[in-house]
Amino acid sequence: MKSSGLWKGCTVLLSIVSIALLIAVTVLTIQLKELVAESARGKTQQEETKVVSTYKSPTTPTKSVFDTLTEEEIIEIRNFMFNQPELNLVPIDQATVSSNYIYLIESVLPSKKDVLEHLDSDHTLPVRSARVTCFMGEKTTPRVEEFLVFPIPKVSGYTRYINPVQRPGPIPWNSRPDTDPETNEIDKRLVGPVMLTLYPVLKATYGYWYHNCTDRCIFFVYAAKGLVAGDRQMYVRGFRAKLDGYYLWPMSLALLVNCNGNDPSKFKLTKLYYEENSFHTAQELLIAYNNGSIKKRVYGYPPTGPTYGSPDLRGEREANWKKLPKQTEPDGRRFTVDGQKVKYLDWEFNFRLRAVTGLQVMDMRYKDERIAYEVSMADIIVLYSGKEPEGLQANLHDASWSIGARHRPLLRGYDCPDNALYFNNTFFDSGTGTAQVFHDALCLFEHNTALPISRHTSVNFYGSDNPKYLYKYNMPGSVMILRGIPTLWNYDYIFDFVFHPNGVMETRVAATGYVQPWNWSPGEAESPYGNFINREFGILANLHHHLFNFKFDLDIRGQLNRFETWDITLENRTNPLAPGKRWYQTKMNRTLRKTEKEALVSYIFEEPKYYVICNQKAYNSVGYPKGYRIFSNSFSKQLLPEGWQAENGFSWSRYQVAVTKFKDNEDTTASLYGQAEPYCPVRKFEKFYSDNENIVDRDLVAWVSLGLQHIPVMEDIPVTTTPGKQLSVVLAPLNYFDEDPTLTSQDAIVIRPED
Ligand SMILES: [Cu+2]
Repeated sequence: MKSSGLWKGCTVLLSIVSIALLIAVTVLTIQLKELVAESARGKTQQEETKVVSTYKSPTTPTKSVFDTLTEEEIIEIRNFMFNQPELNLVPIDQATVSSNYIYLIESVLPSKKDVLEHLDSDHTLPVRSARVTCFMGEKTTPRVEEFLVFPIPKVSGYTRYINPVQRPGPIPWNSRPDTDPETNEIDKRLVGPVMLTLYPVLKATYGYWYHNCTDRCIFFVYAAKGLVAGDRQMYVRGFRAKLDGYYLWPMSLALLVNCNGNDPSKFKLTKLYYEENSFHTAQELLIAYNNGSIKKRVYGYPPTGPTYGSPDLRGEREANWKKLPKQTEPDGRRFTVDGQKVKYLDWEFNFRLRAVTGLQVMDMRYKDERIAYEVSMADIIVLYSGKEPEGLQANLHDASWSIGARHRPLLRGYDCPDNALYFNNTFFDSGTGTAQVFHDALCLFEHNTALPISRHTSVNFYGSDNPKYLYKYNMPGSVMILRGIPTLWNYDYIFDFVFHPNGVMETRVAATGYVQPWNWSPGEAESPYGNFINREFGILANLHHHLFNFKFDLDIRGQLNRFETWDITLENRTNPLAPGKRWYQTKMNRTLRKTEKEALVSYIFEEPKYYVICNQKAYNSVGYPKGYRIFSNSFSKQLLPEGWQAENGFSWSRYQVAVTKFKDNEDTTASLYGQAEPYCPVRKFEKFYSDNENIVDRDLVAWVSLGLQHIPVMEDIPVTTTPGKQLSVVLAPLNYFDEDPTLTSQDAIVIRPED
């Protein structure tokens, strides 16, 4: 009996254990499936960017003067240009440095006058045209030429495109961005042979080399610059390949190549840089290395598997991990889209992506009145520091790599929320010589910020009995966001154009992506140029200054506006309640800025002020001119001496706010040619204001510069984070309305206690 009871007991126990194990296995299997599904989600969503059809208007979109070029139009323009025998253009894959080939095709807006006549006076749709930028290497004096091609579609003619803002004469050959026909020649004639000569040094120093390298390859990054005006030098910098975050694995190995002219046989090595030493030739380096006159450094291999540059999850995923919260739109979307035109509550605007400079909003209206003709991203610069030539001279002009064309597919549900609409980026790709489409490159969504636009609880201070409050008021903060994220080599810039319900529009940019480190002596303890992220490999994350320029072409109740600063100063006056006592306080003084030079404003901490664009002929009910205020808490002093060499290439950064008279030719501060020729730039902002025109009651454009000093630290590894790195400019109505315009919003709530 006893043994039978024991047996029964064991059976029951085993059964319980088996059931428990079965439950545990089932639960684990379900969790594992979820984890696998989650980890696969990234991949699935990547694929989605290719296969999911993007937004299409429910009907054929209305043609707009702001439409950018379609794939078919780009190809039509390209083929038209190929058919002009006098241009003798060849496809990029057949081109050499001494060929004529197309670099860029982008739409050009008609003059503002024509556009406004069309929009406001029902004139017919102005003729659309495009600018075609060609590298004319075949000429005896090679040059860059820009052509205006028209009409679109059904192209039938072209003329030379002359922009009087740009420096006179042809666009200098040395100022062009680098392209494959040139870099391939440099690789074949110089980089390859030099690296072959240096093979023993490279192998001994890095364990990485250039030829037949399989898993231990050096790859080179090219950037066209010059040492002085008119010069063209290619900076060629070595990195360890096939590593996540390869930006974080630079080598102290660079070539400077003189590539002036159009004859690659005359390209020559200016200098070779290796582990803090400069040489004229590879042979010179080899001799110095072999005779021991330079230090023989030996770096190990990066660890196998994920390195510090890898973004893969560290550690185990928590078993009880739960999904992120999501927003919902209970009654569906509150905006409509027709082509590139958006209507959202009281807002209406057109958006477009310009190849060189990126995001633009045109004809921006609030409550049926135009507030701005244009709000655009204008230029991006990053000024690096460092001991090495690359860090020292790396003043990067992102527009020279076409900011707009770098708007790649967004990751659905991550880069933009689930409720977003997506739009494609269609552009001419200089690398392949044809139209390229990046799906889902822009997104548009409404977003509840959870920060009320306004709220108040009115407390009953004049009665001791109930009710304790008189009313509660809340206007929720929900905004429309237009987002695009260009990836420019290492950095990703998240651009948001934000439309608040109270007539406030905001442009924001947040920096993320990889920081770009350079090298520093591995044995040294400290560096004035940043923080080590990898001492063993002598890799230093260098300090740098991000600078952004935005364009605000405000048209407040028409084009004729003026620019005032409302200066806040200190006064010391008698207190009427205590005669004989003095009292300090602030006061405001409206200062009319009459000319373009008076309208160059550098931010000074001791001189707080409002920046105001207003219309002196349109008043609100109190009698104040209707205006908009430009506000930013993201100003940053650009420290380089004014007019010093490369500083000429981004002279807009001298001023935090500059207001100039509108000119069609002064469409942006950036230039394709800024990187290669910053010293005597093709386009110089100084020219916008040097004629010092009268700006009182004129059509005005405000150029606003923001900046971010960045001293990278270990937490910038692997990918630098956005909190604290988002900059913004706010356009806010200023005496434009008679009261807060959201008082008409049905989103608001007023609660009064019942009697
Ligand atoms: Cu940075």
